[in-house]
Amino acid sequence: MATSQVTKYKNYIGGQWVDCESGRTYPITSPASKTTVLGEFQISGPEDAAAAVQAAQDALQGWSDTPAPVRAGVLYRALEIMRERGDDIARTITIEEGKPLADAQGEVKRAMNITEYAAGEGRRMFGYTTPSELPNTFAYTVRRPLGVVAIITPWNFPIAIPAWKIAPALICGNTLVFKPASGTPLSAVKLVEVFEEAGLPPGVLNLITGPGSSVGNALVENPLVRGISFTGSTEIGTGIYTQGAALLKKVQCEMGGKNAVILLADADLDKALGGIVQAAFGSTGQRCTATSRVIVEEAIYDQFMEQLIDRTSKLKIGDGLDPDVDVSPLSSQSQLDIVMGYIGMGTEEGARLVYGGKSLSGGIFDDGYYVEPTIFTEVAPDMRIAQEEIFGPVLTVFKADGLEEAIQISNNVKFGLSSSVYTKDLTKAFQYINTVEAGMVHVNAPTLGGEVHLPFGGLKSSGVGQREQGTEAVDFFSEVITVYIDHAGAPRAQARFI
Ligand code: UN1
Repeated sequence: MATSQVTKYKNYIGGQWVDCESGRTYPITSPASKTTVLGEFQISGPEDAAAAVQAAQDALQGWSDTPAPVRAGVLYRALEIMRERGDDIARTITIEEGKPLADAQGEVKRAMNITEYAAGEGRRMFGYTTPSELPNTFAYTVRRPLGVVAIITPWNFPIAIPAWKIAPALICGNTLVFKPASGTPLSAVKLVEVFEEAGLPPGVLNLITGPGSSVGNALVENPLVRGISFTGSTEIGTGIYTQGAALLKKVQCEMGGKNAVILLADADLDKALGGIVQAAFGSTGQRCTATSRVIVEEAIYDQFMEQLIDRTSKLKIGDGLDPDVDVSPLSSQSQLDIVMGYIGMGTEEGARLVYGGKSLSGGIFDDGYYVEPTIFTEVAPDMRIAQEEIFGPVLTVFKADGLEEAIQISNNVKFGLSSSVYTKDLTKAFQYINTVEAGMVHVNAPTLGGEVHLPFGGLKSSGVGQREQGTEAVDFFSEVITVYIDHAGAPRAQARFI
C-alpha cells in the first residue's frame, strides 16, 4: 500500500485541524478488508489533551453566554447537514466499524434524533419556581453548564454514542473535548466536521484521537475538566469513575451488559425468535444491549431450540456493505481473539456447543474478522460464558421451570443493563417488570436500543452516574443553581430561614 495515497487526519483544537505534538500517527484498517488502510490518525498524548482542554476553557464563556435557543440553532443546522450526508456517514461507519449498512443507517438516524431532541431542549431547559417561606421573596432554580466536559466513547456506535453525549452537552452550554475510541477515529472526524460546518464557534468542540491510555488520565485529572461522560467497558469505566469521584467531578459511565431474555411458555414464539435472533447476532453481538442469554420455560424448550437453530442457520454472513448480509465481521483482530477465547472457554467449562463456534476463512472471509453465530446450551450459571460480557455473536441458553426461577437466573450476574420477557400474561409481565434487575425493561420486544427522549442506562456494574438521553441528559450536563431574591422595599425584621 502506497502510504502517499493515505489521508492523514488531524486533531481539531480551538477550531483548527492540527497535528499532535509528537507528530506520530497510526493507521486504521477496515474489519472487512484488513489490508485497506482508511487513514492515518494522530497519536495524541497528555500535551494534546491539555491543549484541547485549554481551548475548551477559552471558549466556555462565549458559548455559555450564548442563549440556549441560539445554541439550538447550531444543532438544527448540524441536523440538516447529517440529513444531507447521512449516506456517506453510514458508509463510513460500515467500512470502519464493520456493521451492516442498514444498522449504520439506523445509527445515523439516532444521531439525528438526539440532535433534534437536544436542540428542542434549548427552548425548555426548565428550572422551577416555588413559594418562599419568607414574605417578599422570590425563589427559583436555573441551570448552568458544568464547564469543560470530556466525552470518551467506544467503537461500536462511533456516531450515535458521541452524538447522544455531544448534543445534550452542547445545548446545556458546555464546551467539550471528544476522545473517540482509537479504532473508529474516522467516524469521529466526520461527526466533528458536521458541527464545524454547522457554525459551532472555535474551541466549543475539540477532538483528539489516539489510545485512551495516553490521554484518558490527562483528561480526567485536568482540573479544568468538570464533567466526564464515558461509554465503554466496566473495567475502564470503574477506573474513570473512581478517579473522577476522588477529584469531585461529575461522572457518568455506561458500561457492559449480559442481557437476558425470558421466554415463557405462553409467548408468541415466532415473535420471540425474531427478537432473540436479531438481538443476539445482529451487529455481530457487539452492542451493550445485545441479547447474550435466553432463559426458556421448560415446556417449550425443545421446540424453541429447534427453531432457534433453524433461523440462525439462515443468517447470511459477509461484508456489511452487502445489503443481504445479516452478520458482518467483528470489528478487529483483538475482538476476534476475545470472542474465540470465550467460545473455547465455554466448551472447556462443559457447556454444549450446539451451533457455530468457528472463525471463518476462505474467500472474502480471509479479508476480515469473521466468526459464526454461536449457541451454547447446558450452561451452568457460574460459568464464565454465563457471567461475563463477550461482546460477540454468542448466545447462551438456560432452562427454567417457571418465571420465578427465570428471574433468579436473569438477576444472577453483576450486570443490569437491558432485559426482556416474552409472555401474554399481564400478571407475569408486571411481576417481571417489578423484580428484574435492569435499567431498561422490554416486554415482548428485543433487549436492543432505546428512544432518544427516554433515559438510557443500567444498574449494578452496567452503569453509574446519571442516565444518558431523555431529560436526564440535561440533568447530567448542567448544574442546578438555587436563587433567593428579597424584593421587599425595606429591611425585614427577622430575615431568617426557619
Ligand atoms: C443500542 O443498543 O442500540 O455501547 C445502543 C453500547 C450502548 C449503546 C447501545 N451504550 O452498545
